[in-house]
Amino acid sequence: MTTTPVAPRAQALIDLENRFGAHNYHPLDVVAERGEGVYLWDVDGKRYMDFLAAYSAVNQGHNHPRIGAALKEQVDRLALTSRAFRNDRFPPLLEKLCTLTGFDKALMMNSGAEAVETALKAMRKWGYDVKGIPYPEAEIVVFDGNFHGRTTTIVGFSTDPDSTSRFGPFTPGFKIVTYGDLEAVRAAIGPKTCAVFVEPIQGEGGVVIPPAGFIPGLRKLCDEHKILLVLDEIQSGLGRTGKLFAFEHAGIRPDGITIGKALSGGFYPVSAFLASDEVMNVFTPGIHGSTYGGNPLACAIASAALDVLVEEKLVERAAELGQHLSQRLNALGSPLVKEVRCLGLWAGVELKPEAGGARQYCYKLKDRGLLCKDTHVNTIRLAPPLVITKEQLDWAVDQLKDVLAG
Ligand code: IF1
Repeated sequence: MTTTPVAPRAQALIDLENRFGAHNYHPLDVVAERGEGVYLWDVDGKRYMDFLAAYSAVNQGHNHPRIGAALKEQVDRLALTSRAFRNDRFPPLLEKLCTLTGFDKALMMNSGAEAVETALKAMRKWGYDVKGIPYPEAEIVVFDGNFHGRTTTIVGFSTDPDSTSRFGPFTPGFKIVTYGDLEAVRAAIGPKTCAVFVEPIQGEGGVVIPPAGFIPGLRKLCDEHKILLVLDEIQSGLGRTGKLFAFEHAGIRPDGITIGKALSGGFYPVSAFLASDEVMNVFTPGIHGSTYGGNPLACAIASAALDVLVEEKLVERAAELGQHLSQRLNALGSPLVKEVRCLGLWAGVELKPEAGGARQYCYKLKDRGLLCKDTHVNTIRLAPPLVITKEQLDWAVDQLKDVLAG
C-alpha cells in the first residue's frame, strides 16, 4: 500500500526488482538515487529525511565526504590481500579500535552476523579451554525479542517467527530467557553456561530499553559465576544512544562486544568482535577467518568513519539532541501513542493496537518526506543520522505530531 502513486521511472525500477530479485523484503516504494547527510533523493528528485539511517549504519550521515575520500584514496591503491599476507591499513585500524574501546584485541569481519558468529565461537571455545566446560556442552544465555543477524545458528535462538520459521534444524546450546528478567537469567545459568549474550537495548524489538539495573545485574551474575558477558552493540553502539557504546549507560565493562554498521559509516560492510586477551586468545592461527575480513579498503574506511564520529563530536550531539527528541516525543499528546522509548537519537514510538499498526503512519510520513520504519507491528522506529540539526529534528517531530494527531 502507498498513499501516493509511484512515478513511472520509479515504478519501472520497482517492477525490475520484483521480476529479478528475491522477495525477501517489503520495502517502502521509495527509489533512492542520491544521499547526503540526513537526506535521500529519489529518482524523481523528491527529497526525504532519512529517520532510519540504514538501521544505524549511517550515523555519520549519508555519503560523508571524509569517509568517501578515504575510500577513493584507498581503492586506487589496494583493496584486498586476504589475511594470507599483511597490509599497511590493518594494524593502525586495530590500534585505533582497541584504543577507542578499551579492549585488548579486535577480530575484523564483514557483516554484523559474522561478528556475532565470531563472538559465539569465542564464547564457546573460552568455555571449553578456560572454564573447563565438558565438550561439546557449552550453553549461552540469550533473550527473547533479540535480533543478532540472519545465519541459521543466530535465527535458531530468535523468538521472531519471521526470522525462524522453516529454517530448522537449529544449532543447540542456547537458553532463551525473558529480556530484563535477572531472576530468569540466574535460574538459567548452570555449570555448562559459558556466557550471556545480549543487546544492551533491543533495536528490532522496538527500541526496548531494559530496567536500569538489568545490565549491571548481568555483569554481577557473570562475575559470580565466572562466565562471560558479551554485548551486541552492532546497532546500539558508535554514538546512537548518546554514548560511544550503550554499555556505558550501565557503568559496566563487558568482556567483549560486537560492532558493525556505522563502523564504516554506511560505505562498506565492516564489523568486528572486540574482547580481552583472555577471550581473544582462544583464536589460534587457522581456526577462524574470512576472505575480506580486515581488508585494507575496509580498514581505511573504518578508520575515517571512527575519526568522523570522534572529531565531529557525534556522540555528544546524540546525547544533547536526544534529550530534546525525548522531550518532544513525550509531549506529542497523541491519543494513538501507548509508549515512547528514547535514549540518545534512538526512539521507539509504540502505538496502541487500536491505532491499526505503525506501517500506515510510516506511509503518511513518507508522503510528507520523512522516512521511518515500523517494527513489530505497532512501533515506529526513529533513528536519524547523528549529524542531524535541531531544526531538522524539530521538523521531523512536527510531521510525526501531525500524522499521529488522531
Ligand atoms: C535485516 C533488523 C535492525 C543488528 C544487531 C546484528 C545484526 C543486526 C543488533 C546483523 C542487523 C539489520 C539487519 C537487517 C535489518 C536490520 C535490523 F530489522 F533486521 F533487526 F537493525 F534491527 N546485531 N540488523 O541490528 O548485522 O549481518 O545485518 O550486518 O536483516 O533485515 P548484519
